[in-house]
Amino acid sequence: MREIMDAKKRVTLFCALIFWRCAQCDKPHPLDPLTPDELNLVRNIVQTSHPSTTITFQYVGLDEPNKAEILSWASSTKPSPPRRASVVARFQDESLEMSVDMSSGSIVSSKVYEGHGFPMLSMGEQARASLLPFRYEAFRESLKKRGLKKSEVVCACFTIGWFGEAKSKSKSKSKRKVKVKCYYAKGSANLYARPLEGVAALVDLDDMKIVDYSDRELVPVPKAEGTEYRASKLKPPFLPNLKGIAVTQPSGPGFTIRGHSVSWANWKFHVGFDTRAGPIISLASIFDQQKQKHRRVLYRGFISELFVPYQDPTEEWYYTTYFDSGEYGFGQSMSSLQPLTDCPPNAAFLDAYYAASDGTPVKIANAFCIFERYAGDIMWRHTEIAIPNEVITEVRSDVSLVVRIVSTVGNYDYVIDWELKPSGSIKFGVGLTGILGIKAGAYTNTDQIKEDIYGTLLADNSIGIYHDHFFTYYLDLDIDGEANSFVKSNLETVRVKDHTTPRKSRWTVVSETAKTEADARIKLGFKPCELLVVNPNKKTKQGNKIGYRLLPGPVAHPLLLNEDYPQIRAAFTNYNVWVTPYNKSEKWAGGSYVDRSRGDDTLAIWGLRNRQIENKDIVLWYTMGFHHVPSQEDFPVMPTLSGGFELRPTNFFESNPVLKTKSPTNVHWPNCTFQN
Ligand SMILES: *[C@@H]1O[C@H](CO)[C@@H](O)[C@H](O)[C@H]1NC(C)=O
Ligand SMILES: *[C@@H]1O[C@H](CO)[C@@H](O)[C@H](O)[C@H]1NC(C)=O
Ligand SMILES: [Cu+2]
Repeated sequence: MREIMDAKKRVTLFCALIFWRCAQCDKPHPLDPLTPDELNLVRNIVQTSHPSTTITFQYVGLDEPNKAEILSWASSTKPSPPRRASVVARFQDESLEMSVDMSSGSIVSSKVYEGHGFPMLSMGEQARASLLPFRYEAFRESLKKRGLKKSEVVCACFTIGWFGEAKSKSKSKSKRKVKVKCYYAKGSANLYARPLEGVAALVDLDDMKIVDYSDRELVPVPKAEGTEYRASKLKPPFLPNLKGIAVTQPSGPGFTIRGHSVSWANWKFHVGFDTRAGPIISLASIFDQQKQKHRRVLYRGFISELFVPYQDPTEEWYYTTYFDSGEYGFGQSMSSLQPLTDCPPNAAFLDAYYAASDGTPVKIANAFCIFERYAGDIMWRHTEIAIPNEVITEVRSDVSLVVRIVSTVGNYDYVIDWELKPSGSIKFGVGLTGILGIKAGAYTNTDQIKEDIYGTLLADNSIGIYHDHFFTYYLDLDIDGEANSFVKSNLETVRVKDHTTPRKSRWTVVSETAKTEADARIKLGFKPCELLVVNPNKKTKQGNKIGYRLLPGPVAHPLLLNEDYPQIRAAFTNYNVWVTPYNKSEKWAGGSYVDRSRGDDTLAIWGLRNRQIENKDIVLWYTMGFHHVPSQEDFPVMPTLSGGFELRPTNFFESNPVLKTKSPTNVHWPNCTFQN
C-alpha cells in the first residue's frame, strides 16, 4: 500500500510538471474568479469600513461586468472592465449586500437586504454550530443515556426550510436557524450511516447558540460493522484486481489552458468558479471550418440550483429539503480531485479559492480537472458493401474534452462533467455517489415493519430515506449572437387522406416559436418534441434556421403537492424547461436568498410577468431530475448513478462539421493483436 502511495505521488508530481499551471501569465479575463489577493483586498476594504464590529462573509464572488461590456471586450483589444466583487455579509443581524471596486479600493454600493430568506451558510459557522451541543448540558445527558463518549460523536448542520411560519413584520424576529444533528464516529468513517436518531438541537446562527433542543426517542445507533468504505480498513478478500490501464498522450495534451481560458480542437471557452454555483463555463465558441471563423454558442452556463427533498414527514426529517447551491454553496463544497482516480492520468488541474467566513481565502487544490476523454468510442462510421469488388469502411474515433468537478455536500458526492465534442455538442454529465441520507430505526428485517418507514431498509437499523435530486441548469445560449428564439417542434401523427398510398398515417413536425415566457414552460415526457434555441436572423444556405437543440436527460417531475412548502420554495422545478429574457440579476432559480426562503423570488415568480422572448437575448433553464428509491447496493457507499443531457447543433453547420477530420495519431501499443 505504502509503495502504491509513493508511486502515486511521483506520478502526480510528474503530471504537475508537464502541464500548464499558469494563473498569471496572460492578461486577466474579466470573468476570472477572484484571486487570493483579490479576496484579501475585499476583506480589508469591507472590514475597514466596519471597524470594531464583527462582520461575517457569507458570499464573496465576482461582480461580473455587464454582458455588453464582456462581449465588446471579447471582440476587441479593449482593456478589461474594472474588477468588482460582490459581497453578502451578516452584520448586526442583517444581510448586507455590497459591491466592492477592487481598483479604487472602495465600496461602491451597500444596502441591507429587506426580503425573506438568508444568504448561504458559511463553512466556518457550520463548523462552529456543530460544536455547540458538546457544551450543552441536555446533550451531554443524551450521550450518557446512550452510553456514548463525547469524543466519539460528531455533529453537522442542516437547513430547516420554511413551513409557513408567520410572516413576521419585524426583521429581527426572523432568525437564521439550523438544526444540528449528530453521528457516532467510532469504529467507522461512515458517519452518515450511524445517526443518533431522535436528537436535534436548534441553533441560532447569528447568536451562535442553541435555542431549542429535543431528545425524543432512544433508537439503536446502527453498528459500525458493514459501514466502512476505506480500502485500508476493509478485510480481504477483494474482487480480482484489474490489469493496469491508462490512456497515454506521449506528445502531451491537445489543449491549452491560459489562466482560466481553455482552447482545444475547434472549441474555446472560459472556466470560472463561483463559491455558490461551482463551475461556470462562459463564452464557449466553436471554429467553423467551412466559414473559417469562431461562432458563438454559449455565453454562460452553470448549475443554478440543486433541490434535494427527502420524503419523511416526521419530526427530525420533515425539513430535510436541501437547496445545495443556495443554502450550502455548491462551489465551496467542491472537493480536491484525486489525480489518477477522480480524473485520468492525462488530466490537468486548476485550483479554486473562496472566502472563509472571516473573508480570508481558502484554497481548494485541484478543484477542476480538464482532460481529453478517449474510451475507444466511435465518432462516426460507415461500411459500404454494395459496391462491386470493394468494401469501404470509414471510421473516426471519438475524442472529447471534459471539465470535471466533484462537489461533496455533506453525505452526497456529485460528479459534474462538462464535455465538449468536435461535432459541436456539449454534453452535461452528473454522477451521484457518496453516502445515502440514512435514518436509524429499530428494524432488522422487512418482516418486522408494520408502518411506513419512508424508505428502504438497507442494513440492520438503517433506513435509506426516499428523496429526489433536481439539477437546474442556467444556459444562456447565444447562437451566432444574442438575439435568439425558442422553438418547440412537436412531432404529430397525421392521418393520410390520400388513397393512392397504402399508408394510413405518418408523423410530421409542427413548429411553434415561443412569443412569451408562458409559451416556453414545458413538462417533458408527455409528447414528443424537439426543443431548439435558434437565431431567427441567420439561416443556412438551405434556408433552415441556425440553432442548437436540447436533448433532455432523465425526466422527473416533482411529486410533492404544489402547495407544500418545500415545493413553493422550489417551484422552479414545476417545469423542466423555462425560457426567460436575459436579465443580469436573474441567476439563481431559487432566489438570491434561499436559506429559509418563502418562494417569492424564484424563476416561477419572475416568469409570471410573461415577458416577450422572441428574437431576444434569452436564457434556457433546464431541470433534470432523479427520484431516488434507495436499494441495498447503495450501502455503505453508493456506486455512481449517472445521468446527463446534451446541447446539439441543429442546422447550425452547413453539413457534418467533423467530416474532414482524422482519428488521433496512432500511439504504439505493445503486443497489439489487430492486423493491418
Ligand atoms: C431584472 O430582474 C429583477 C428580478 O426579477 C427585476 O426586479 C428587474 O426589474 C429586472 N430588470 C428588467 C430590466 O427587467
Ligand atoms: C508482449 O509479448 C511478449 C511475448 O509474447 C511477452 O513476453 C510480453 O509480456 C508481452 N507484453 C505485454 C505488455 O503484454
Ligand atoms: Cu439520492
